[in-house]
Amino acid sequence: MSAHPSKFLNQNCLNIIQAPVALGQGLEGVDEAPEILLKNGLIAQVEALGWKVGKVLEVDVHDLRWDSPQGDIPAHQHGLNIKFPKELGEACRDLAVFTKASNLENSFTLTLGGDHSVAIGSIGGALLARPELGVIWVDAHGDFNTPETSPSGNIHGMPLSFLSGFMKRYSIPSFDWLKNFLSPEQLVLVGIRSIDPEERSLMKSWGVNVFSMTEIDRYGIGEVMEQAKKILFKNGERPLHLSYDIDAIDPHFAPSTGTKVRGGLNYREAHYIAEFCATSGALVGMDLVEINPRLGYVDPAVLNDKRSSSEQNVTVEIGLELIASALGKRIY
Ligand SMILES: [Mn+2]
Repeated sequence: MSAHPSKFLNQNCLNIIQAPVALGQGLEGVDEAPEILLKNGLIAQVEALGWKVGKVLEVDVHDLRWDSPQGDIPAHQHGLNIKFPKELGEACRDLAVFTKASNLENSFTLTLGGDHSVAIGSIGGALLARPELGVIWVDAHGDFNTPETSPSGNIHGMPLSFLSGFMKRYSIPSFDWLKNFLSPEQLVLVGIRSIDPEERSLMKSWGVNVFSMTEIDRYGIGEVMEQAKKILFKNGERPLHLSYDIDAIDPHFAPSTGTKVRGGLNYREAHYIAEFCATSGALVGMDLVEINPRLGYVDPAVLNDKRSSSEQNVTVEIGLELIASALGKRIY
C-alpha cells in the first residue's frame, strides 16, 4: 500500500503535532487523546501506508490550568463570555509555529487534539504558510459562536469565528498573531446538526457553505463531497485541510466525546469524507479532535484489554482509522 501524495506536498513526509489542550471546553480527559492515539500504534499505521514520519512535536501546555485567572480581555470588554482566552491564545500561537513550519516544508501536518480550539492554531498557522488553504470542517456543531453569542463561553465552540476573522472586532490580544483568515469560498462544513440561534444568523450573514445532516440524507455523502469540492476548487485547485471533530460521527460509533449529538454520520459516511479528501490529491493537513478517553462506559471485565469493546476503545479505534483513510488507505 502506498501513500497518496498530494500535489501540494513534495514528499511522503508527515509531521505529527500533539496538542493536548482541554481548556476550550469543560471536561478533563480530552487532553489525553494524543498520547493514547500514539500508544495505540498511530506511527506504525502511518508508516505502513508509505509515509515517513518526520517530527513528532508536542505543544507545551504545562501553563494550562483549570484554576488559571481568566484575564486578557481588554477592560472595556469585560463581560464577554469567553473562557481562558489568554491560555488558549498562547497555546494556539505555539501550535501555529509548528504547523506553519510543517506547511512551509511541504510535509503533511497531522494535529492531534485536544478539543477543537486547537484548530485555531493548526489552521491559523497553516494559513500563514498557505493563505489560499481550503478547509473541510467536519462537525456536529457550527463552531461559529462569538463571546456574544456563546451560551457556554467555551472557545471550542468558537474556532471558526476566529479563523474567519469575525473575532477581530473583539481585539483579544492573545490571538493577535492570527494574520490570514478564511473567506467563505475557502470553507465548507459537513455533518452539522446543532447550531445555536444567534450563531446561525452569524453563519448566514457571513455566507458559510453548510452541508448539514439534512443534505447528507437528501443527496448522500458522495454527492455532498462532490459539491463541497466544487465550491473549494471553484477558482482552481487549492491545498486542503481536513478538520475532523469526532463528534460529527453518530455517538453510536464514536461515543467517547464531550458534546454528543444524535443523528450523526454513520461509520461509512465518516470514512468516505476522509477517503474523498485523500483522493482529491490536494490534502496537506488534518486535525483529529474531541476524543475524550475518560468519557464513556467501561466494562470492568474488559478494562485494560486492548481487544475490549469499551466505548473508549471503540472511539480511539475509529479515530485511528479515520487518519488512515485520510492518508490513503483504500478498501480496494
Ligand atoms: Mn468542533
